[in-house]
This record gives sequence, C-alpha cells and structure tokens, in this order.
Amino acid sequence: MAKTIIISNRLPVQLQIDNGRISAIPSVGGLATGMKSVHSEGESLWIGWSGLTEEEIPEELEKDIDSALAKHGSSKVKLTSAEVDGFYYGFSNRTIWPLFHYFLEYSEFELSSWETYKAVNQKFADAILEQADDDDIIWVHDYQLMLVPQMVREKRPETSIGFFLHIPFPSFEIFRTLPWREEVLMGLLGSDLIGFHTYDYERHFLSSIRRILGLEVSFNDIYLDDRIVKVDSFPMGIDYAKFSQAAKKHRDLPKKEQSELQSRLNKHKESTPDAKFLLSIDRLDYSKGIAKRLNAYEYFLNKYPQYKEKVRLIILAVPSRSNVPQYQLLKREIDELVGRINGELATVSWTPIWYFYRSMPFENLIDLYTSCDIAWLTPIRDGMNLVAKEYIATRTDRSGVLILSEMAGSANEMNEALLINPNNFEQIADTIHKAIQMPVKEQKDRNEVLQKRLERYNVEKWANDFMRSLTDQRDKDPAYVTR
Ligand code: GDG
Repeated sequence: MAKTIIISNRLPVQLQIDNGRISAIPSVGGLATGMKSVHSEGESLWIGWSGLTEEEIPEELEKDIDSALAKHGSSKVKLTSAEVDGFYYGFSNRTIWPLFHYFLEYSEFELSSWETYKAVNQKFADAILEQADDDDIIWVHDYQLMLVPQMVREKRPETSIGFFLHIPFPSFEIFRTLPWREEVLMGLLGSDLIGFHTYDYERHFLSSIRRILGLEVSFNDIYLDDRIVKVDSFPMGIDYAKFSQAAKKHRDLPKKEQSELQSRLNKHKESTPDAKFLLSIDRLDYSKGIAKRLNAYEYFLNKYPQYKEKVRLIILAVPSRSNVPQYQLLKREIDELVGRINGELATVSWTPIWYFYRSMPFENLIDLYTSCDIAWLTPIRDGMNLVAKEYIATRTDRSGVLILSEMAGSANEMNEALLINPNNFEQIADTIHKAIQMPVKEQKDRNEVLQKRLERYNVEKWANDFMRSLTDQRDKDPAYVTR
C-alpha cells in the first residue's frame, strides 16, 4: 500500500533524554496539528531532524531513540552541530529568511553555508530515498528544504512530490539577488505541485521561473521537457475546534481554577472597568515588526492622551533563533524600548506595557486571547500569521477587534479585521482609537463572518486540499500516465 511521507526540518515530536530515559512528546505547533489527519490516515512516515545534534545523542541510546520516534510514525535525520550551524542558523536563517521577508540588508551570501545547505538537503533526500517506495506520495515542507524535491526526483523520476512554502516568496527583483537562484528554483521544480499561502507569492514565484529560467508558464502550470509542474495557493488554516473549545472551557472555569495570569488580568479589569488590553504575540523576529509596534504605541498614546492610564499593551515575545546576531540586537532594542516607554509614561497606578519574553503554555495563551479586547498584529512581512486566526477563533462571544498588518498573508482572508500599513503611525494611532470605540454590535458582525470562514477552511481542510491537488496532478501528468 502506498504511504505518505512528510518531510520538514523539525519532527512533530520533541525528544527528551532524562537520566538515560527517552521520551518523545508530540509538538503542539500548527504544522504538526495540520498534518495530523494526513499523518494518521493509512500508512505514513514523518522524516525530520530531532532537534538534538549527533554530539548530543549518546551512541548507546540511538536505538531507543529510533524506536521512541517510530511509535509516533517518525524517523530522524542525523545532523552534526556544524551542519546545524551552516544549514539552519546559516543559509536558512541568515540568507533565505531575511531575503524572502525583504530584509535584503540582513541577508548574508556565504558560500560555505550554501555548501552545507546543499549537503544537508542531500541528507534529507537520502533519508527519503532509503524509506520511500515508488508509489509513495512525498510532501516536503518549507524553506530549509528547497533542494530536496529535485534530489529525490533525480533518483526516483516517477515519484509524486509536493512542496509547500510557509514563508512569503519575494518578488523577482528581490529573489534575483540570490547568488544560487537557479539552483533553488531547479530544486523546487523537482516537485509536481508547489504550494504557497497566497496568490501573490505564487505570482512572484512564476515570474522568477519565467525570467530567471526562461521556462514556459501557462496560467499556473510550468512546462518542463518531460513534466508539468503545478503551482497553486493554499492559505493555511488553524485547528479551529481546538481553539474555540479551549476558549469555551476557559470561560466556564470556576474562579478558583483559573490560572494566576488570568486572575491578575481580571483584577486589573475590575479595578479599571473601562480599561482596554491590547495584545501582541509573536516569535521575537525582525519580520514581525515588534520594535516598530512599540514606537507606534508611544505615538498613539501621545496623539490620544485620553487613553493614558486606561490602555495596556501586553507583549508576548517568544524567544527564537537567539544565536543569530540580528535576533540578539533586536532583543536588546525591544528591551530598551519597553524600558524607555514605561519609564517615561508610567504612573504609580499604570504601566503602559507588560512585556513577557518567554514561551507560555497553551492555557496561558488562551487566557491572553480571551482577555484582550484588541489583538494588534503588525508584521512587516509574514507568510500567513496564524495568531490572527487563533485570536478570532477564541472569541466565543464574538466580541473583540483584530488590527492586522496588510503585509501578513492572513490579511487576504481577513478583510473584516481593521487592516493597517505597519509603517503608517498616523493610521495605526487612528485605528487603535477606532478599535477602542467600536460598538460591540459591529465587533460581533465582523467576527461572525471571520469565524465562519475560519471554521470552514480549517487546517485539516488545508492539508486535504493540498493532498488532493497533488494526487490529481500525478494522475494528469503525461509522464506518469504514459508510464
Ligand atoms: C511560520 C510563518 C506562517 C506563539 N507563542 C506561543 C505559542 N505560539 C504559537 C501560536 C501560533 C504559532 O506559535 C506562531 O505561528 P505564526 O503563523 O504566527 O508564525 P511563525 O512561527 O513565524 O510561522 C508564518 C506559519 O509558519 C505557518 O505556515 O503563518 O507566516 O512565519 O500557532 O499559537 N504557542 C504556545 N506558547 C506561546 O508562547 N503554546
């Protein structure tokens, strides 16, 4: 029986080694949840890096680790710490990530990290080739593995391969600056189907295919000598039921069972009944525009001083890639901005910003989503932004306002939110004012439309649509049909 093989940089489980005892705990991330239906149906295998380098895995535990992962349908690719440095922290996160998010000045073009990226992509491809049969379906995920489709195709020309990019694909003018642009495009063209979050990313990709490789493109089909590659957009959804049910359960929780965070939030609301909480949640990443948001918040408080002592901005910045210099600098910048703004504006009874630099448990995330009147998400560039969708899913009484950057992929499907340009402070200040003043009826009308849409096109539907399109493509592909 044919199986589905999913490949991503990280596995959907986290390995823990405690006094020689090994456990593999399922991750709660969006990708892991989204792929659950694909991963659990029929036979399937997930291949990825375990998160521990070869140096960190004692040889005598190797077998136990493999069997712990096998219980979760997973198989690991072994990477040394030098490979992780060059491939993950290097080419993936110092070259591709900034370039694809339009931070050209941060993008480093280092031959050695490109070489490591190629070698590690080959390791992933070899792991697939070792475990895949000809009729298996292979789904490769994200920017860390863009060469894998072609590497697999070379050895298994008839295998059905899909690729999904979770981050934006930049315009041709940006992409063309990459010294290894042809190799990256050729790597992706090993796929039968290439998926993006939005139609814009799809268009940018097709334009690079035409202008860099000179290939024939008709609508969303790319014609190669022996195959047709289809390109399409699949906007990723969320596990809607999980978020709305968690919020319902949270709402019905007796006071004494509430978390400490929740009771503190309640206490503040009770002491200032017309207080408003603004929420901002992101990984600490320059693409998310956190520093700009802090400056815009200060601008708003100066333009609308009537909200001083009433509005609080809660910032949850989740630590990320902290050994890449740009992330260390950004952390310092945000620490300083929060300190300065709080220092200049705070009063004895009011702190304008509550800043959390940590990852919170899921329950606390729900506390924040359900307690905050306004979610304010202003990435400078973001493939999709799932936080925006999660916030709406938790608003079980349909109150709440979402202020969202136009530069997030999710803005395409969330027109009922208040959309802003993250660089326009005047517009942002006026929009926060509008959100605070928005009648509850209007909030509910907007959220009703959003909720229905998010519930219908959830993450399971996203994964199934992609898989269906991939199988259709295989059946249509002349190379496959004439076999
Ligand atoms: C990439 C693309 C694209 C956040 N803080 C905590 C926590 N989270 C969870 C959220 C959400 C996820 O992390 C973040 O997802 P995003 O989509 O917002 O952003 P990226 O991590 O940058 O993801 C992005 C995505 O891939 C999917 O394709 O949308 O554009 O950049 O699910 O809930 N979860 C917990 N504690 C936290 O403190 N438990």
